[in-house]
Amino acid sequence: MTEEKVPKSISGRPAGGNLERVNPLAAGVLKRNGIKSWTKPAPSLYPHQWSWDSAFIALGLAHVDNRRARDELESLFASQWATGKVPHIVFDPEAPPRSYFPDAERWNSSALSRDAPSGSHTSGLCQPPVHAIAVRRIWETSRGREEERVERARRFLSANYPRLFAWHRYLATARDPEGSGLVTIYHPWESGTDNSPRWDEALENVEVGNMPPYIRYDLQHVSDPSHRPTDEEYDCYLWLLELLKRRCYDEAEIYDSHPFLVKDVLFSAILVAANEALLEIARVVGVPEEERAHIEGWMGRGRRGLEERWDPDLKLCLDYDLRAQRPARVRTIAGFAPLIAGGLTEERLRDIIGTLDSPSFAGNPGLRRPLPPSASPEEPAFHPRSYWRGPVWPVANWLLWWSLIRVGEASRAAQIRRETLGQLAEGGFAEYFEPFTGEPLGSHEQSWTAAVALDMLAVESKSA
Ligand code: 2M8
Repeated sequence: MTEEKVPKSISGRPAGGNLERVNPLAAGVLKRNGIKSWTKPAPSLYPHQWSWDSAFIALGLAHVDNRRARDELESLFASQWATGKVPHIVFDPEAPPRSYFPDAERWNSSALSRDAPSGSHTSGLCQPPVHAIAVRRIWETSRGREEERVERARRFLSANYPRLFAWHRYLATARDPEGSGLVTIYHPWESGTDNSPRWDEALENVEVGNMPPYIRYDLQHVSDPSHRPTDEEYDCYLWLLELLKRRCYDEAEIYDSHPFLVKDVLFSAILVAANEALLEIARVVGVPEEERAHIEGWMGRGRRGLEERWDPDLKLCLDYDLRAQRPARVRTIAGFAPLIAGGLTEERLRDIIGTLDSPSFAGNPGLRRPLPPSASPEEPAFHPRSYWRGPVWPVANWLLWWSLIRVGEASRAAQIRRETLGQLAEGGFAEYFEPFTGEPLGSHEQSWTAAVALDMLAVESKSA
């Protein structure tokens, strides 16, 4: 049974003005993309369950259908690996054949790894840990409601706290054996910003070897192949996958031999923010002080690690290539990582907002709207139509909006909210947008775009 049909703001005020259209339309996208107990990221381009998409989807669903929000995360966590890893894709065995590649067969994770779940087929990678943030939103939207609903939410938190803790512990240990506070990724797909110029240099050092042939099905779902990663990039992606399979997805072996090992600052910052949420969940659940101190320790380490990766000239945070032992000196949206991690000094906050508002990002005079492109238009690698190489992503806007509120920058946050919702009212729930024209690109009914709209509409900028 649907618990709430009409979205209301957390503060009780209904979403208003010319944005009224956005709310039911966004809920409609999530309904149409819903399948069984979870939601496809897009109607045909992404026919399986994706990890961080599901977390954002649950965050949006929390405002319109709390039960579906809980189911979304429950079904994802049902495929958690024994190591604590939450896989980046959970495959739907009933998805149309030849609709997405690489498919479950190509990953072959359940045959290769004892750690993979037995009842489902998943990829062998993971994605940024937005999940605890979504679980906390489910709690926030239930608090103050009827007793039965509060109790249900409390039970949900208790049941999922251990899974979230295991997931964060996996990231803090297996993915950070150096104890740097920063998460190591094995593949650009783990970052979620797949073809971002962040990875160009590290990928140059990956020599693609012989591997079984493959056909890309993603290109049949977009109007123009230049909106998606190139074939050359796909060869690299598939080659890295082959190497992970040869290591049977074993963490220690991957760390020894894998050619792509990068400290991802955006992933790491999301982990800090997710640990902050986990700490609150731990309090609700009544977790012992000792374990809470552990989570606090991860947060502190994460923030210190990010501070070490701060580039004082670019005034951005940079990823670090462990193989080449050098930072990736390129200006992308990931550079705002410390803002997402929070706990900033006044000086660092000023630096970050300065960069955000500069011509390198949201202050670029050619932009359709003052929203930050995924890569700076001043970078040689910038491409306004190519996926994570320049287009504006509503989901990335959400991260900045939410983070600005958390650090007390309500009016700066309100501008991002207004412009993002304005863009969606104008162009629909596209996966990404051309920054200079506002043209919607990629998938046209992208679930996480609809989900972040629902959250932005429901949550007043003062109180995210
Ligand atoms: C994109 O990534 C997948 C691979 O994981 C793809 O291109 O096929 C990214 O935008 C990623 O962040 C997102 O989770 C996924 C589904 O929306 O699509």
